[in-house]
Amino acid sequence: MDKRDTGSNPPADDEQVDWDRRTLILGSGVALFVGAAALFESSNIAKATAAIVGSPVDAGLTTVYQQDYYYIPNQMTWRVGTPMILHIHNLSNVHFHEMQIGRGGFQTDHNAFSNLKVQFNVDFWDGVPVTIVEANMVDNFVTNRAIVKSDVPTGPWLLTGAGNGNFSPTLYPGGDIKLKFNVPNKPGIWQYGCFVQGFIHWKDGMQGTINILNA
Ligand SMILES: [Cu+2]
Repeated sequence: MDKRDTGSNPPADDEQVDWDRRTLILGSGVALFVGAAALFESSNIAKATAAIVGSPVDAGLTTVYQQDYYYIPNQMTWRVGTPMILHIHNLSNVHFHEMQIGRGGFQTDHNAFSNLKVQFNVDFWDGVPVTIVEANMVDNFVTNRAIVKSDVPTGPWLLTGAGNGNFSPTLYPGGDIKLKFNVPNKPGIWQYGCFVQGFIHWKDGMQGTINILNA
C-alpha cells in the first residue's frame, strides 16, 4: 500500500516534515486573518450553529458555509431518498473554495515541491442527477460523472463530463450555488473537502463528514 494514500490516517513521516515547514511560514498570518474574519462572520456562524442544533437529519435547504479554512457545519447527517437543496456559500473575502464529496483516500499530484492531494479516490456524485437552481460567482464547476441540469444560464464555468477531476463547484470569494438532488442510495460515511491550492486547505481544516443513513 502506498503510504501517501492513507485517507484520514496521519501523513507519512516525510510528508509531515514538509507540512511543518509550511505551517511555520503560513501559520501566523492565517491565524490573524481567521481571527478577524470570525468577528465579522459571527452572525453567520450563529445561524449555522442554530441550524445544526435544530436539524439532526438534514432535509430540504441545507447550507454549508466555506471559510478560511473550514466548513460550517463540518458534520452533516443525510438520509437516502431525501430531497435536498445543498446551498454552498463561500464567506471568504479573499480565497476560492470548493466542495468535493468522496471517500477511499486521495489521488495525489506529484510536483517539484510536494505530493499534493488533489481529490478523493471515489466521487460521491457519480451517476447522481443534480439540478443547479442558483449560481453566483462560480469560478468553475466540474460535473464529472454526475447527471447535471441547470435551471439558470450557465457560462464557460460549467465543465461537463469526466476527465476534469471530481464533481465540485469552485466559488469565487462571496460566491454561492444551490444544488438540488435526492440523496442517492450511497449510505455510510462520506467526507467532504476543499483541495484548492493543493492540499493546503484540507490540511488546515477544510474538511467535514456526512453520515448517510439508510432510507
Ligand atoms: Cu478551500
